[in-house]
Amino acid sequence: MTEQSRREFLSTGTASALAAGLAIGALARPATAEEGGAGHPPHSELMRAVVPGAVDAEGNYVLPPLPYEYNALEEVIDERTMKLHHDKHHDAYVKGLIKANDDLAKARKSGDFGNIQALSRQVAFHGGGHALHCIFWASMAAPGQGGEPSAKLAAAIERDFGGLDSMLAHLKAASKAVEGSGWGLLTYSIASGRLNILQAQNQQMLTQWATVPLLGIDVWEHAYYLKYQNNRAAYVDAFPKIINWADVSKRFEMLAG
Ligand code: MN3
Repeated sequence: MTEQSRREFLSTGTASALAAGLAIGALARPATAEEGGAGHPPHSELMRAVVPGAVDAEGNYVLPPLPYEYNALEEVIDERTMKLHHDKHHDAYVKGLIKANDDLAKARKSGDFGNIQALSRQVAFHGGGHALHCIFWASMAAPGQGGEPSAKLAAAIERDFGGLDSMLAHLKAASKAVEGSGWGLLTYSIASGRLNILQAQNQQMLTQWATVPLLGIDVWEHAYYLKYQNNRAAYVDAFPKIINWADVSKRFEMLAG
């Protein structure tokens, strides 16, 4: 990130959205004048790189198209799983996020905050799900086409994990061990400049604040069950074949400079 774009980034409120970690999507929606907001956030290069396709040019949440065919990852993830996962599951998170924000706007207008606990949970869950799936699609590529980590990312992985193999062993172990539905995540901390590996339960729990996901392995059963049934470990072990390192490196370099 250049110094100018960093200043723009810090001045737009996007930084505070990122500071909310996995729930970035929940904060990217522009507040309308009626809601007391100052207008739409910029549809910046940073936003497009960090959470690709989460909003359209007007700042509305949208389901981004897959950047490849449904069968492009066939060796690791089958076509039917990709179609259901993208067209149905991710779409439901987008719709849920829009609805949760609309319901919150209604609550503010009426002054009735009786459902605030449920709505706060909904906006975190669906916002987390939307952001993580936008990153998930972008961070995969057909086997053999994902390249390697950039020199800067490779150096950071070496520094923080002792090497790529060590990082991947850690990420795979974390992904396999998620309790119930969730994610194994390689993240970048804006607070420390370090890479970390975290688990997420569901779409939003167990994060650190000021943390941005660079790469996630979705270990909800909907991500692998048709091909692997209950063998999550086989899916996770195959996953590194489809990591799009060019995309992950771009995300890292936008954040880390
Ligand atoms: Mn999923």
